[in-house]
Amino acid sequence: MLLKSSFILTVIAAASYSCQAQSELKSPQIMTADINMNGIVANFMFSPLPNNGGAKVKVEVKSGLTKKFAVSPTGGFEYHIHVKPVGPGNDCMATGGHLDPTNVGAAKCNPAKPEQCQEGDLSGKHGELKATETGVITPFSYNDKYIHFSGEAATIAGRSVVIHNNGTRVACGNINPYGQSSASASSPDGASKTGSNDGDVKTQGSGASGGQLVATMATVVAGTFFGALMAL
Ligand SMILES: [Cu+2]
Repeated sequence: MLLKSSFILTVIAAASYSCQAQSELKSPQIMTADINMNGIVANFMFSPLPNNGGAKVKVEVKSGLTKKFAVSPTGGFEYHIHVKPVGPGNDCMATGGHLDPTNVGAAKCNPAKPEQCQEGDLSGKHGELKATETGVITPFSYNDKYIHFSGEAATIAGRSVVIHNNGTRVACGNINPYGQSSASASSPDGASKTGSNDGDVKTQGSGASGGQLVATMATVVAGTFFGALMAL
């Protein structure tokens, strides 16, 4: 009898903990994209602003964006949020087009009117990544009111950040919840299908997906289990 009531107490405790955990999942959380390929090492951190007011975006480039490498007339690198995750073997072409839930299309983005730009056109709204002699860019940040952490069409979750060199996709990385590493095993053959026109760039393996799916499944399984307990 005593054993039974203590079991019930344990179940109630577990169930209330689970309810709290589930409600926390609904609030926006910090997302990051870690990029490490073709000698380009960079991190993009998206922190939710209050009242669904967009994101603070912090950009850090630790290597690779050299003036020598930059072939665009502007000497800069474009970067965007693309709709799909990175494909197997660091395939940046698998990321699809820009995140564009309002169907702005490829029209040139006017930074003075960011509300009329594609949500994912970060360099259009905030300027290209300026190449440096060393390839390192001092960390900087800005606020973007038009970045979403929820909504099937508009959320940045499960998407990717792609860096371009005069249009060519040179590096990419998945956007994951902060603390959930995107750096996993490098591709077995070391191949990097970036469509790069620079044949001798150094390839460094980096993160793909996988973890996201496992975490989602774990959440679903845990939710179902505790949901059943709460129904007791
Ligand atoms: Cu892009």
